[in-house]
Amino acid sequence: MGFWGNRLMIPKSHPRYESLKKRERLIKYFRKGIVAEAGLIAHGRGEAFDYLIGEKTQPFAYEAEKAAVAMMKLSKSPVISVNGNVTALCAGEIVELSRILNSKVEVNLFYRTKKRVNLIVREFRRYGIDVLGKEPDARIPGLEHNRALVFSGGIYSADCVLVPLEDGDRTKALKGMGKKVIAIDLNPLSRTSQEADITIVDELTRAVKVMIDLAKKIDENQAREILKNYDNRKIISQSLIFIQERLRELSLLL
Ligand code: PTJ
Repeated sequence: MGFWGNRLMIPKSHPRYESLKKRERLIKYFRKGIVAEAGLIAHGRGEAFDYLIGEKTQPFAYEAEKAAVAMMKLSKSPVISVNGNVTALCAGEIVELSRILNSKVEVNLFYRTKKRVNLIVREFRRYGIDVLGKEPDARIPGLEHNRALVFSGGIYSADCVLVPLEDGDRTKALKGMGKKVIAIDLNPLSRTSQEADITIVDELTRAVKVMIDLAKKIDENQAREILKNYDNRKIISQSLIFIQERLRELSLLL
């Protein structure tokens, strides 16, 4: 490994290449002003959980990804909520997914500043879409912080909201408004994971890629079948059992 200016050059052969590239990307977007300081901390937390699930899309995640695509396909007005980390890690893929699923994309920030919103809106424009971002005109009832700020034609009136890397309060508040909530969160124990209708315990960029593939294949009849058999409690429980068994197996190898 060497440096190019102040950038780390990571050889493709490095065993942690993908993970290091993601870190580099987050740092770059932090410097641009898109990722919040706490976004870097949140990413580290995610990495720790990703280790525990073996840094792969496990069957419980795949089932949830299928159900998520099914639910969005059957929704009338789905919205994908994006923050700084999501923009840094996979803005292009979010655009692709939103196009296939006919979903709007709305900026929703915990550490909301006009500057960050403008930068994120501009970043998505580079990928060819106008996202809802500037001048929200509605509030999610019961939420004190900035995540309450939404658009009447976006999250406020959506019937289904995809919330990657979320904090728990808003998921609960969105559910209180009668919406279906899909979470992507590597921590199966987070409040978001526990509150969501569909909990995808997978790394964001992997999850979105799988969802794009599935969204191209699943039709509405298949979507109804998938949702009929889906049980989110079972999926969360499978993720925890998986982590428990994996740690047990690894500890026996020592
Ligand atoms: O851009 P902002 O201002 O909206 O701020 C965004 C952060 C991420 C700082 C904010 O939403 C936050 O504080 O989130 P939390 O409460 O730290 O929750 C983030 C959750 O996402 C944690 O449970 C992490 O394990 C998980 N996570 C982090 N990185 C990933 C992830 N899950 C999936 N894929 C990831 N790459």
